[in-house]
Amino acid sequence: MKRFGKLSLLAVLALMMVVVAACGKKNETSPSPSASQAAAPASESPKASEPAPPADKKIVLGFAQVGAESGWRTANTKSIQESAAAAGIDLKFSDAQQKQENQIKAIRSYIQQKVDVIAFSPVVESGWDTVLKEAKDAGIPVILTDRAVDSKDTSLYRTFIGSDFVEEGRKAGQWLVEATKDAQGDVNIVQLEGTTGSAPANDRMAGFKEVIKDHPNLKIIASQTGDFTRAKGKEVMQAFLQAHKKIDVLYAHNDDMALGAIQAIEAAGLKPGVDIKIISVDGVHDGMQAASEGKINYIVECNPLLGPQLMDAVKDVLAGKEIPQRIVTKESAFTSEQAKEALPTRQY
Ligand code: GYE
Repeated sequence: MKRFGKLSLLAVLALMMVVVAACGKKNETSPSPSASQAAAPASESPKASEPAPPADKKIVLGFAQVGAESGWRTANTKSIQESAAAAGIDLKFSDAQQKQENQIKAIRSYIQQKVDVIAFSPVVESGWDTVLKEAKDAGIPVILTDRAVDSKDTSLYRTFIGSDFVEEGRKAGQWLVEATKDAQGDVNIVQLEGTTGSAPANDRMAGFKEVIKDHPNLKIIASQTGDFTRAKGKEVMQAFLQAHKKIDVLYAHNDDMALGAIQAIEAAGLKPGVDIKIISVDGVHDGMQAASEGKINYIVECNPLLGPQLMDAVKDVLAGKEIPQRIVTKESAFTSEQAKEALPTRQY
């Protein structure tokens, strides 16, 4: 009897321990910040400020996108979404509709949600120091993709993955210098600029000017923003055509604005690519199509498929690996003939 009594006491104690342990586990999992994390097993350490997530937890990436202004952007968004899924990364995605204030709000909400990494494509170059400092203070690493910021303090972000926009502008200028080398008299150029204050608009203009400045007959007679959209490109080109009798060349900072401008040129009874030579940047499907039809004479490629490189960088940063401060995308350029050849195998 005595022996039995001791045994049953042990059994009751053991049962109590199991129950207490189970309750403890339940409490640890309850404050779950996101749906995908709730499914993951509870973290061993309940401390709020630990940096890297445990290996068995999904990485949460907050991405603040510029908007959906162009074919380039659509391809870029698709690349980011697909490569996050392929890498098993939980992507929180927001679209800022080309407004910096919306992007800042999205970044602040990612900080509040304690995501593991924040990535974004800054709509304009200036005005990011405060929010980047907030992310840094919260211990959340930031990665820039596509567009740069002008912050002096480069410790505010881990890397910048994207194109060399100045080089793209130079390529556009070099093609024009070559194409007009036998021209008699002035060559009148109109420029459709990208979003005012954005890195690609600033740099594509700078690279282009740097090359044409040694050729005084190459004259930019008008330059205005078309905000990287087709509608604005068309509208501004219409105004250029009304204001200027002789336009020889259009330099558009992206394909979409060139495509809008082509509509305006055709509506004015002129032949795009012949009466007005057209140079643009990006190399998206519709731009390449127009180039293969001879309506765009030269396209400088800007690769939007940044997703895989971004996901690698996210993983490396969280694994504590050193990554370069600048990762430049590889790109080329296409004449009309080259565009015709490349079109069938393009991914975007
Ligand atoms: O060229 C344009 C888009 O930032 C490189 O943004 C990107 C630019 C791209 O709207 O089409």
